[in-house]
Amino acid sequence: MTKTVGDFIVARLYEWGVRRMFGYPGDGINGVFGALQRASEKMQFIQTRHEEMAAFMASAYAKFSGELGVCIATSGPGATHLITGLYDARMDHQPVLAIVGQQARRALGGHYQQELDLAALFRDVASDFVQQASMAAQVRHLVDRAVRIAIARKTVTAIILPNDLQELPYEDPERKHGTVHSGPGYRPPRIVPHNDDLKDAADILNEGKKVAILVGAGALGATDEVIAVADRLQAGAAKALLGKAALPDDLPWVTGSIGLLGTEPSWNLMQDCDTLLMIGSGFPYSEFLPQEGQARGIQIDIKPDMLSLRYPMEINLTGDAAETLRALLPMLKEKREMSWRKEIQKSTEAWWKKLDDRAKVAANPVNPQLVIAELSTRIPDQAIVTSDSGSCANWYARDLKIRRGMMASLSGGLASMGAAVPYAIAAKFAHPDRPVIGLVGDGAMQMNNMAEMITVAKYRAEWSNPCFVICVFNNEDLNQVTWEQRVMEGDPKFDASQKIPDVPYHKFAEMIGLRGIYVAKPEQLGMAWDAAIHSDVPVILEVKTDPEVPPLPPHLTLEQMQHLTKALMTGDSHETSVITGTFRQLFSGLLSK
Ligand SMILES: Cc1ncc(C[n+]2csc(CCOP(=O)(O)OP(=O)(O)O)c2C)c(N)n1
Ligand SMILES: [Mg+2]
Repeated sequence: MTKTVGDFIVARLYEWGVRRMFGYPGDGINGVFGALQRASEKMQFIQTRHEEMAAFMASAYAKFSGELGVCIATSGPGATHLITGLYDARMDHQPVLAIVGQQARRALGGHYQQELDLAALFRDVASDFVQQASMAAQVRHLVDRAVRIAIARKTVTAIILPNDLQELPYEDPERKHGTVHSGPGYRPPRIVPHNDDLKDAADILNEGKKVAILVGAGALGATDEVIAVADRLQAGAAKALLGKAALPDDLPWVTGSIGLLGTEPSWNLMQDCDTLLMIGSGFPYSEFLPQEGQARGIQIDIKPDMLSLRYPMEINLTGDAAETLRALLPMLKEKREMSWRKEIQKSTEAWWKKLDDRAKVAANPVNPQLVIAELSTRIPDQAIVTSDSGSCANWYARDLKIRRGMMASLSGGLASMGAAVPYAIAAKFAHPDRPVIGLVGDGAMQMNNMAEMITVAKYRAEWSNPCFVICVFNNEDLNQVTWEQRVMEGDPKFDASQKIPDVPYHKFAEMIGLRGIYVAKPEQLGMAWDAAIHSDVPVILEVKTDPEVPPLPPHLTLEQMQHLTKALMTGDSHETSVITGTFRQLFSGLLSK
C-alpha cells in the first residue's frame, strides 16, 4: 500500500523515538488514526476519556520519563479540549507535541463544521512552533521542527493537519528551489557556565555564613550534587513544589516545602540566611524568599529567562543543575562553622514533630493530615506520587515524607484541578514497574479524574506492578478555596459555590471493576493504606475528611488573621465548628506567632 501522509508522520515520530501517544479520535484526524492502526506494533495509542486528560498525560509522561510527550486530537472541540493540559506542560517547561486534525483544505475559511482557526488557537500555548500543513511535501520538516523545538526548548509545539491531507500519498520534497530538506535527531548540549563566573559564585558562597538553598524541578536530576554542595557549605535547603523529589525528607537539613504550602523551617531558613543559592526553580512567591538586600543571591537555571526573576541575584548562571554544581564543588571551601546548620536542623526536627502532633488532632471524622502521615510511613520504595490542586496539595507538599528514589509531581505552574489521575496514569506508562499513588480532592475527582479511572480499568493489565492507588479526600467542599476566601478576602463560606455533592467514589471504583476502600474512622486508615498499596487491582481509597482543618500558610499575616476573624464573625455556616474543636487546636500554634 502507498504510504500516506499519516503513515509518514507516525513513522517519522517513531524515528524520533516516540513510542506512544495519548489522545482521542474524531473525523478531523482519522487519516493519522488509520496510520496508527497500521503501525500499532510499533506505536501505542492510549485512549483517554477526554482530550484535556490526554494533554495532561503527555505533560506528565514528559515529566516522569524525560522524553517527549505526544497527544493527539480531532479538529474543533478535540483541539480546544487539549488546551489546559498543554498549558500545564508549557508552564512547567515540559516537551510536548500536540497533533490535531483540521477540516479539509477546500472547506477552510467556509465557516465549516468544526472549523476553528487552530493556528490562532494554539498561537500562545505553542508559541515556539505551531504550523498548519497544506502540502504532503511539507510534513517532513514540520514533524522534525516540532519535535526538535519541543525537546530542545522544553516547550509545547503543535502541528495542525487538514483531514484530506492526511490520506494523500506522502511525497518527499523535490530537489528544487523553495523546498525544505530536514532530518531527525537531536543531541542535547552540555550547558555549564564559564569558569570565571563559577569562581565569582564560589567566592560569594565561601563568604556566606548562613547559606540557604532553594531547589526546584530543575534540580531533580542533581540530588547527589545538591547534597554535596549543601554539606560543604553547611547549608540548609528548602524545596519548591515541583522540586519535592529533588531532596529526600530524611536529611535533617532539608526544611521541606516553601511558600503558601510550605513549612516553618523553610520560612525561617529564608528569613535568616545571608546567602541564597537557587537551583532550577521558578518558585513564584517572592515574599517567602529573603527580603531584597538581606542575602547575596546566586541562581542556576537552564533557562536564562528564569534568572533573577523572583529575587535580584548577584550572579546569574545559565547551566544544567548537576553539571554546574559538579563544576562548582571543587571551588567551594569546607565550612567549619556548624551553628547555622544546627539551628536549621533543630527547627526542622521540631517542625516534623509539630506536624506529627497536628496529624493526631481529633477531627470530624478524619484529619486529612493523618491520611498523609499514615501514607508517609508506608509509602513503597520507588513510588511515584501525584497530587491534584486543592487542600491535598498542602498535605502533599508539607506532610508527605519523600525518600530517595521516589518521584513526585503535580500541575505546578498552572495549578490546575483535574490532573492527579491523568498524571498517575502517565506515570504508569512511563514506569509500569513502579507503585503509583495519586492524591485527589473530591471536587477535582468529580471534575475529570473520576472518568479517567475508566482509563485505569482499561489499561491496568499492561502494568507489571499492580499498585495504583487514588486517595480521594471526601470533604464535600472545594476546601482550598473556602479557606482562601476566608483568609484572603475575609468572606464567610459561600455554600452555593463551595459545597459539593457527596459521591460514593469507592463504589464507583467497584462498579468499573476496580477496588474501593472507604474510611470514615481515623483508626482504620493505616490498615486501609496497607490494603490499598498491596492490592492486585487499582484502588480508590476514599477517606471522609474534615473540611475544618485549615490548609493555611506557615505564617499568617496580621491582615489575613483579621480577614479570617471577620469571615468567622459574619455568618460562616461552619462558624461554630470552626471556632471550636479542631480549628482552635490546629491554630494555637499559628496564633501564638
Ligand atoms: C481548573 C481549575 N478550576 C478551579 C481552580 C481553583 N481551585 C483551586 S483548589 C480548588 C478546590 C479544590 O477542591 P477539592 O478538589 O474538593 O479539594 P479540597 O480543597 O476540598 O481538598 C479550586 C476550585 C483550579 N485550580 N483549577
Ligand atoms: Mg474537597
